[in-house]
Amino acid sequence: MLYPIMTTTRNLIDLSGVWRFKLDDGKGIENGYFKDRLYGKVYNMPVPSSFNDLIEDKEVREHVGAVWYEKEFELSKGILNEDRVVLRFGSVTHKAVVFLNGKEICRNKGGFLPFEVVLEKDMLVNRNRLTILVDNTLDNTTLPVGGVKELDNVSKGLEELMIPKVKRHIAYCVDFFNYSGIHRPVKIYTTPKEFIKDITLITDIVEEKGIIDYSVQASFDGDVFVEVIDKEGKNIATATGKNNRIEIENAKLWEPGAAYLYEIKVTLKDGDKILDVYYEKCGVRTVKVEAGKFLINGKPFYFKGFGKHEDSNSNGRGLNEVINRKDFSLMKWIGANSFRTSHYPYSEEIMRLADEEGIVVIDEVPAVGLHVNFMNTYMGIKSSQSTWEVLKTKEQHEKDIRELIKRDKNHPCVVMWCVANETALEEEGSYAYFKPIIDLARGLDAQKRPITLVSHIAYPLNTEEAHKVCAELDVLCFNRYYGWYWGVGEVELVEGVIVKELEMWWEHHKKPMMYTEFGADTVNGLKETTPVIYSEDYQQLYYEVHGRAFDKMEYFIGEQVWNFADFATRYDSIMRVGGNKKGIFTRERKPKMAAYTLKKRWEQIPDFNYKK
Ligand code: BDP
Repeated sequence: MLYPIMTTTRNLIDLSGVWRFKLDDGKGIENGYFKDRLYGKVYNMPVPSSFNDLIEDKEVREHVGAVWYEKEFELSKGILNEDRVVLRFGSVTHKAVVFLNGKEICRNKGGFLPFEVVLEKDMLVNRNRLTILVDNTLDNTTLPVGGVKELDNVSKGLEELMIPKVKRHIAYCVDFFNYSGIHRPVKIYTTPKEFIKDITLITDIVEEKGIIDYSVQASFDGDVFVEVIDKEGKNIATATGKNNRIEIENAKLWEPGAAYLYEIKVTLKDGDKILDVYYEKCGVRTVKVEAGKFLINGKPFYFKGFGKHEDSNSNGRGLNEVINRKDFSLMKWIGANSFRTSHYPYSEEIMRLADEEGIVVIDEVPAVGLHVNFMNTYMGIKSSQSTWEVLKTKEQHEKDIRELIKRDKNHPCVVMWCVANETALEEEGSYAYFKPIIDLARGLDAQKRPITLVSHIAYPLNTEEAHKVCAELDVLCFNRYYGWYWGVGEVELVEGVIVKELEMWWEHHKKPMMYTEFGADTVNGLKETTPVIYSEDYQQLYYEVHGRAFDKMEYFIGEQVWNFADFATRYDSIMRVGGNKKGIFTRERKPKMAAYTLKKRWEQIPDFNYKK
């Protein structure tokens, strides 16, 4: 899916700014809130942003269900004379129904990927009213999986001593706050009648030559003209046809930390007449898993970095380009080279920035919370229900995989797809669920990038069912909390356990392995001479011990720490004090002491050939 840009044949309008916003009272649709201007208790609300932290009212922050957004706009004659006028949402979390001038024009389910609709001319008037119904409810069919529960404080026999029963719905999804709203930009773009629909790039390196195999999809069977422009703006190669190969002598490669991007200019023509023009960035690089190594440009790469969240003060999960820039700067400062888009696809804007900055990305769909027995497993309790019978996420999962790969396929920064985080791998039914999901992703990616799935705690995973799924993956990614959820306070003792477990997986699968999460909650400023949990000293020790274990393993290809920064979590859990505090940086992006420990370690670890 092409990112909206402005060219000589395309126009672009950004509808970001202050919109009108109202909570739904459960009767919005029935009462036709979309038919007229929103009235009553209406707030001003910036788009893009999460609405939750922007009104000092618990009813707003923790609202579960629908909310309404509204914006009026007029289009200039220039725009109205264009053939196709398209309304495009970067993301709306989690469900959207879009009304134009009181009529529904599209709906979407899935909170982290773009969707669009053509605005037919006869729907447009001079002053147009765009109304969006946004619903943040999660259930067993959504990704993330989540739910709504009612607070019920009544305990039999002690009614008179109990806090009054509160009928409050609590939205829960896994360990991150269910931020919602119009999270990414809303844009209107135009195209000519006959237009470029899609571009797919596959790159290769043969001897010194950079190879770009392109294919262009267009609405019209005209002539396609392709030019490659280098960083200095020079046109260095051309080709014609919808599918072709371009060879670049002495190509400059896209490398982690040293990104080089060419620009591919695609022109769709009818004889001499130019119909449409589009520009796509292209990094020439290869990715391959071979003999227990993860190869980028043919060299064994070592991942150093983080699991992140799109999470910042006030913005919540709303696009924050300033924080994105700052985070990449901090990643470079600390010696990191990569991150995972835990636990959902991030904005198109951050992916484009990662391309520019040479930051390597593991791209994850929002398949998180697919484990109805997680806590039981954790506590060794046998469960009576089966995850794969209870959940009905297949349709959404396939939709998200399709849309993610369609959106991100050309990004050189994306080196691996992650199809789920911490799911019920060990339960019967996981293979039947995941085999088609993995096959779908493999089939869709023209670049044939490696595929992974992130697994949780070790011991229940050693089942035949889990091994069957792992056999389908290219890299085994582990979230492990030895010295925190297991052996809390005893991180000195875990080095041997980490090594032993990794050896077991290697014996079984002979696949490269990495940690995609490991961490310890840490209160910034809490210091202890004897490292105790929550102290900065414990977090430092935690990473020192893990580093020692990782360095013993030949086929261990990387370490991504949990988490880059402290982040907001659900508010009804005493497991968290003001959010998850496993950040190496605070939520305000100030370093904790462990940042210096990791900086020291990572500055000595090269991007390539660390594990020979
Ligand atoms: C893992 C989850 C992650 C949590 C983390 C934690 O993948 O989302 O935030 O644990 O508990 O299970 O900190």
